[in-house]
Amino acid sequence: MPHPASAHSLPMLVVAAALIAADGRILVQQRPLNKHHGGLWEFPGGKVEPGETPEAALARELAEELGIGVEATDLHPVAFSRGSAGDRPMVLLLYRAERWEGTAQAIEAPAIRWVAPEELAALAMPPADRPLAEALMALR
Ligand code: 9L3
Ligand code: MG
Repeated sequence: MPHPASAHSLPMLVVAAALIAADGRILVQQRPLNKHHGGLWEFPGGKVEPGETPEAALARELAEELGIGVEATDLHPVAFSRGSAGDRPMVLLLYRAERWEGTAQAIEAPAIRWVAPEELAALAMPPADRPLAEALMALR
């Protein structure tokens, strides 16, 4: 019997997201209302495209979504979680951004917020982001 976690016929979607923290606050963005999980607050990021490393994909997404410049080598793995995107199994990889250039702006999101870690508890987040937020709060 295959383990339930691997019993999928569709290829797994790999998504990379960023932990961006400054002055004790964490950056979250609201997902566009017309997208999957629209309106929920997430760690910024997106799908890893074929041929990309997760770090390169995340650096690209952070430039597109927030207008900040991040080197792939400044992205360090923190934790991962599992979820689904439609009917596809998904793995969400969380990386801490050690440094970046520029000021984050809500380019694609309706809004961004810098929140204290304990404020993550009250935010409506996609299911895959929730255990990552819990892990960050437990680390304090
Ligand atoms: N997703 C969940 N949490 C996140 C991110 C960045 C993405 N922190 C989910 C939402 C979509 C899928 O991953 O189902 C792809 O993300 P996007 O490319 O729509 O941002
Ligand atoms: Mg995205």
